[in-house]
Amino acid sequence: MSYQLYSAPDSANLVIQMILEQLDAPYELCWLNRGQGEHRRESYMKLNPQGLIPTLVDGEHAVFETAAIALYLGQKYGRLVPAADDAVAYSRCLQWMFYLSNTLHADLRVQFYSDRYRPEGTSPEDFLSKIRARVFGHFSLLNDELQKHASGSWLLGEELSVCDFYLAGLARWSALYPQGQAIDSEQLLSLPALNNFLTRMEQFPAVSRSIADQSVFGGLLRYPDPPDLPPAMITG
Ligand SMILES: N[C@@H](CCC(=O)N[C@@H](CS)C(=O)NCC(=O)O)C(=O)O
Repeated sequence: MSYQLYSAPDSANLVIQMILEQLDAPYELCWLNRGQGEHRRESYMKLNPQGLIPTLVDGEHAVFETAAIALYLGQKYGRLVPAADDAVAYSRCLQWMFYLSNTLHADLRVQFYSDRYRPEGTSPEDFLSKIRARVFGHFSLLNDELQKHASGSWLLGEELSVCDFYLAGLARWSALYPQGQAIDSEQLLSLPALNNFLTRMEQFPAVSRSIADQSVFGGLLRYPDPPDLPPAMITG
C-alpha cells in the first residue's frame, strides 16, 4: 500500500520524498494549495493539528513533524537510521536530527516568515540580517562536524542516513527563501565540507527526482533555483 505524503511545492515534504525515493518505498503526493490555505482546513488539521506541511499517512497511522516522519520511515525499513539497540549510533542520529529540527529548521522558519516573529519597532532588514547570521552559524557547526569525518562520508560518518536528506533540504531553502533575501549561496558554499557534501548529495537520483517534482528546472542544492510556479503557491 502506498504512503500518502501531504505536500506543497518545495516545502518540508521534500525531505520526506527524498527519503521515500531512497528507500524505494511506494508513495503518492497529496498536494495542498498553501495560497488557498488548504493546510489550515479542518480535514487536514485532523491529521496535523499544527496545520503545517508535511504529514505522512501510512494506512490508519498519520505522522507529522519532518524529523519524526524521517525516523519512522528509517526504522520501518531498517535503513538510513541506525538500529535502536546500537545505543551509541542511535543517539548520534537522534542528536543530529534534533539539532536539524529544533535548532536549524526552527530558526529557518524565522528567516522564512520573519514578519511573524519580528518584534515591533525592529527594522525588517536588521532582524533578517541577524537571523541569517544565526542560521549561518548553525551551518558552520554542521560543516565542522562533516569535516571531522573522512572525505566522501556523511553527517553520521560512513553511513548515509535520514540526517543527510534533512540537511540537504535545509541547505537548499536557506539560500532561497525569502526570495531575494536569503543567505548568499557563495557564503554558504564557502563552508568547504558542506559544499562537498551538497555536491555529492546532488548526485543521488532520489534527490534530483524529488526536487524536479517540485517544478524546479534549475539548481538543486548548490545555487538552488525556486520552483517555476506563482509565488502564492510556494510562500507561507
Ligand atoms: N516543525 C515542522 C515545520 C514544518 C514547516 O515549517 N512547514 C512549512 C512548509 S515548509 C509550513 O507548513 N508552513 C506554513 C505555515 O507556517 O503557515 C516540521 O518539521 O514538520
